[in-house]
Amino acid sequence: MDKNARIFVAGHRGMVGSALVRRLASAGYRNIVTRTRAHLDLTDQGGVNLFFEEEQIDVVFLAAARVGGIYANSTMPASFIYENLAIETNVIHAASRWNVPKLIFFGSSCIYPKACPQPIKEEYLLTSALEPTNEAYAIAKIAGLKMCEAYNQQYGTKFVSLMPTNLYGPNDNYDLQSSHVLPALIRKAHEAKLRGDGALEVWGSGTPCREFLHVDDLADAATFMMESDIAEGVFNVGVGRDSTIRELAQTVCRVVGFEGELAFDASKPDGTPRKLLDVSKLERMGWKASIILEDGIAATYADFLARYEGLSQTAVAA
Ligand code: GFB
Repeated sequence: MDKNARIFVAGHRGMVGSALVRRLASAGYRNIVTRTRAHLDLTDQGGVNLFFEEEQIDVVFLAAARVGGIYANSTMPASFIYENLAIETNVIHAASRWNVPKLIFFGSSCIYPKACPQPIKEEYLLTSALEPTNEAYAIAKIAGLKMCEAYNQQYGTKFVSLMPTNLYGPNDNYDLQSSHVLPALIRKAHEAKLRGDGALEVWGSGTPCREFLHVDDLADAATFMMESDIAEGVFNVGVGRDSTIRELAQTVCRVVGFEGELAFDASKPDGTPRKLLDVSKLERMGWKASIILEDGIAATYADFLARYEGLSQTAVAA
């Protein structure tokens, strides 16, 4: 692919977008276009349309989204459905209108039904009811991938959807109310170690299973997709194996060096019991994840430590 292609990374300050910028820059792409929210509000239809009219974009990575863990999803469903639908309709429509040759949309493994056979194949989409704790977010992400399919069908666009499993890595959100489980446990284990606590609080029963993909692997898969000839479709992106939340907490404690017990808080929701992705479709095309979970957690803990002072201030200010 032309290294001078104008590549718009929507959401470049987030965990996924910042990983994409790093990956694209290291591959030699010289024209990465970014906008902060202050300069381009993606929920503003007029502003997004003008941006695409003026910028002559060749590729869009639609990594801008309202995301969060189980608590944020279940307590702010309106924000999750509205902001994600607005961003998707504005960006996908304007990209089609201004003839962007390629767009890669990022969804989530929570688009699949709660009671899915495991591992989850792409074709299980819309076969039964969704997990209630993140239904609003999942509906918005399903709408995004269906928009890509509809625009491909009607206008001949080349819009592809990637469905990553639970992500983690540098630049994650460590706010304990809105974060996902892995960054939450890193922070809680670190602070429990500093305080000399005897136990680490873990939400739910510890029995749900989750699959974790390092965000640098996702950025690699997305770059692979951009450089391929694939013009349409939905592709799961994961590692093909999962662990229980109890096992995850034990791994985090080992990496962080917290030696106390685990204390499960049954008043918090478990969410879906399991959502292991079948990743064979992407593997058959030649892409496979490479970052081992414990190594990825160790690197993420190093990133957390480097940012911890700033995080503490944010938490205090919030
Ligand atoms: O990562 P998480 O918030 O989201 O929670 P989901 C995963 C599991 O970890 C749940 C448990 O069973 C939680 O109860 N858990 C244990 C914790 N301790 C904690 C903790 O301290 N914080 C958090 N957050 N969880 C989200 C969806 O679902 O996953 C989104 O709500 C999205 O829509 C995302 O799909 C990938 O995996 O349950």
